[in-house]
Amino acid sequence: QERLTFALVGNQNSGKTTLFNQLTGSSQHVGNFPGVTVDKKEGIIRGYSYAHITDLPGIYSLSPYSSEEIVSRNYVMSKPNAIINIVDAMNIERNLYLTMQLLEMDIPIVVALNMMDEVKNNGGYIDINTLEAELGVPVVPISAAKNEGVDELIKHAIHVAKYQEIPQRVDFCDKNDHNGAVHRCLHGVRHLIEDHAKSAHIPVRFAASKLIEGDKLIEEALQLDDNEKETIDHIVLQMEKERGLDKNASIADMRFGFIMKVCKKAVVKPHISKEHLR
Ligand code: GDP
Ligand code: MG
Ligand code: K
Repeated sequence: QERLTFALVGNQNSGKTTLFNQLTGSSQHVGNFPGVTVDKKEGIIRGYSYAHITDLPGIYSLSPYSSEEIVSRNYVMSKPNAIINIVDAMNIERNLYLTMQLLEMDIPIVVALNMMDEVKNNGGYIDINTLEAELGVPVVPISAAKNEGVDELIKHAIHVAKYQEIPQRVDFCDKNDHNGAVHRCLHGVRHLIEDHAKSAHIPVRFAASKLIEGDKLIEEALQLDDNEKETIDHIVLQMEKERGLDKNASIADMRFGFIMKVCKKAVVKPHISKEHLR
């Protein structure tokens, strides 16, 4: 078997370090002080000597505004064979915001839905099949702290990486509701930059979302000419006018709209949120 590379990606405090230690069997320090994962940490997934995993800094978005975000997104853009996206099930809406962006990367993903022990202990419930169907990627409920579900997670991760099973869902935006303008804008920009994105080896849906959000690094990497930049500005302005929100709010609202819809179908909230305990 050829070498396979995995990126462990997730929000801060989602249990990333705890899971990394379970996956690699290494015994590193787990703590809550900031900066603990800013250095790149690498390991081998237990039982699979060809599976190399990198623990990336905790982030909420693939934006280019902090060194953590830049480190993490550059690594993801370097095309690891698969992403293990750890999601804190106790804060599932906020955590899925990053997942939405990872789903645009055209890389196999498995979602590790962590803290399921706490969800259960607090009377919550998550319908895994519905979540999988809506996101279009495998979702494995785990408790990293209790080493529950980790073997199952490893099997899924190896599988999606080996067979390069990329996320199935390509659109998260309904053209018939208030996000119609955002939908049209995304499609327009994707169409316009398709060739540039290919040449630059940047996934086109990711590139389009980031361009609309005003991401200068992606704009430079795509090497658009002035004409194309102007056309994109025009498309984005048109969307802002129709949507009645600025570009960043429009994209964020589209993502959270989708997340809320999914969670309404799949999630019964736990009685208390861990946020109060931290
Ligand atoms: P990171 O910031 O994403 O690296 O998160 P850590 O691995 O440092 O974990 C954050 C906190 O959540 C720590 O106190 C962990 O012990 C705890 N934690 C991690 N995984 C779980 C889990 O599955 N269940 C519970 N109840 N706590 C967990
Ligand atoms: Mg950590
Ligand atoms: K931490």
